[in-house]
Amino acid sequence: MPIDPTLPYDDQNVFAKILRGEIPCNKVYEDEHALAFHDIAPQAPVHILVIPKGPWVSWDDFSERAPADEIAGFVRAVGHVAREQGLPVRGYRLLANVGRNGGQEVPHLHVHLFGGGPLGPMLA
Ligand code: DGP
Repeated sequence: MPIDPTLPYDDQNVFAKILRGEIPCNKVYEDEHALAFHDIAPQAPVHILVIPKGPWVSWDDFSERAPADEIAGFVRAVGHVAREQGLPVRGYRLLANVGRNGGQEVPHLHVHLFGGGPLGPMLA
């Protein structure tokens, strides 16, 4: 069920629980600003979610209100994970679903990283 983007951040969302270690994840990378882990229902040979550690729901909110070091750290983490997975040579896809029309289900900002083979026209 897509989220209501007008609601305040809900710290009981599943990614908040993963960040707090209350729910396990298959982690591929973590630093001060970001956590990356395998999607529970992969739609490509490589399907990783990269999330900022702060309580951000949407891309527009994050890009407008987060401190610059958090934004830079998150963007760098996405690129780092892509490189670490060996994806840049053959290419990959980044996607962020935002709000109801975007089909966002988990109300904690996340970027889907797809790769590992040719990708169809649309994923996630
Ligand atoms: P989105 O529609 O962009 O909000 O996608 C949310 C993604 O999160 C979806 O591809 C499935 C994934 N997901 C949901 N719950 C869990 C979980 O508990 N663990 C992991 N690893 N992924 C999850």
